[in-house]
Amino acid sequence: MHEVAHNDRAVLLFESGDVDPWFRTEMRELAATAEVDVVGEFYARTHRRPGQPFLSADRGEELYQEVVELGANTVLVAADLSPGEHSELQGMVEVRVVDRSQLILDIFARRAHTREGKLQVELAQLNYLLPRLTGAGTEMSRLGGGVGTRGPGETKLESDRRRLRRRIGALTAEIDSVQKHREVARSGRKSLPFPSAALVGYTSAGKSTLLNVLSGANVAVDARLFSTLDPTTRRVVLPDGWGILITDTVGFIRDLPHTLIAAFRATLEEVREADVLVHVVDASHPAREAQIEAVRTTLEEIGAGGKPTVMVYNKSDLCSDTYELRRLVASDPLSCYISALKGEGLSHLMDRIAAAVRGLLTRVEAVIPYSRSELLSACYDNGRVHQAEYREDGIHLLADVTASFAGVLAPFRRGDEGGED
Ligand SMILES: Nc1nc2c(ncn2[C@@H]2O[C@H](COP(=O)(O)OP(=O)(O)OP(=O)(O)O)[C@@H](O)[C@H]2O)c(=O)[nH]1
Ligand SMILES: [Mg+2]
Repeated sequence: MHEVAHNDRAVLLFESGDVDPWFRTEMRELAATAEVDVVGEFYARTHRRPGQPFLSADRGEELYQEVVELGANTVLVAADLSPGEHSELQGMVEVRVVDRSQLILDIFARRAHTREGKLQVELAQLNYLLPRLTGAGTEMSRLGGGVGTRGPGETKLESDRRRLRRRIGALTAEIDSVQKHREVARSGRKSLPFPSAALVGYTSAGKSTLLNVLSGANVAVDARLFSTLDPTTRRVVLPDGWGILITDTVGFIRDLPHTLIAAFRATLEEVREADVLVHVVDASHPAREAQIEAVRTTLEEIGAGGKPTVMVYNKSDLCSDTYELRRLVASDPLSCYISALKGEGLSHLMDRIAAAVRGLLTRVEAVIPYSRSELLSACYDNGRVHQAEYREDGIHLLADVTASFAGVLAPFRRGDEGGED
């Protein structure tokens, strides 16, 4: 379901006032990523209080004139609109109105490749659309792209809404069943003896580029926003020879509404379940600090705050001021600066990840019965085995493992006088 198409001609509506210029640049990038042809920009004072029109009648008329003159068929709004504001603006400009969240969803819809990804994006789109159908009268049934065939009148609206609710119910059920399968796969991974890491960061920070250079993976890299939607996991070997699973995830963006965040359950679960986060930052970006803040806020919102986090200042090749980079990393022992593109600074990064991981391991001594030798294989594959002796009563193991895997080994442990549990 696409709100915008590549031949769409849009006027971009910016709220005037004290806005970070970078926010506007980003909105233009989002429009370009959605392949919308932006034919004009319009700046207007807006009101976000109930009882006040979003746009004054005069300015609304001017915007309408601009739309007509430029032959635009869409007004793209660089903000999120309430259902009321949406229909009000729609009535003024008489072309389709698409707000920032709808635009982002549209990009997601283009990028989703897995079945689950597609289902989730469609669900988010319908959830976004449903209240915007309500009470919007005839305009919306003309404009509800993909919701049903066109046609005016309340009856149409009613049936649209009913159809939408049915589809939302069906999608939710389907997603639940897909998720159950994935949970089974993940619970297998949960009992791994070694911590896992997730790459997180603002969209276009270079997460996929980094995973590729670290693991030889082949994740698509793109200068446009939101290249990655579906998580990819790869095994990466740390300097001391042990392996770690690293997952590339969807990029974050500021002011992402909760309904959209919820659409990325697959990615977000990977992030929530990860033991360590690797927060990739585009160090060369003028809005670097705002981007870091937006990522931290999103991490808090999805319940993944407070994990050990390696801060990676990427794109050092684009930064002329290395003093500034050194200052950034000097304050945080778990940080480093790199160029994923040039492959520079990667050994520092690996050392930081290894340090973060080390803090999560527990030393375990256990005697594993031969009937459970898969536990030893698991330790060899991903954990740190210091000793494994095959004796009569079983395999005598000394290893460093995660707390959850120590739980798996608990029945076989011995020599815990040290007081660890
Ligand atoms: N100059 C430079 N460009 C980089 C570096 N790392 C990544 N890039 C570029 O930045 C753009 C985005 O890279 P991606 O790896 O797709 O970024 P991402 O964080 O995975 O982005 P999303 O999947 O959209 O969230 C691409 O054009 C990369 O070539 C770097 O170290 N230096
Ligand atoms: Mg990516």
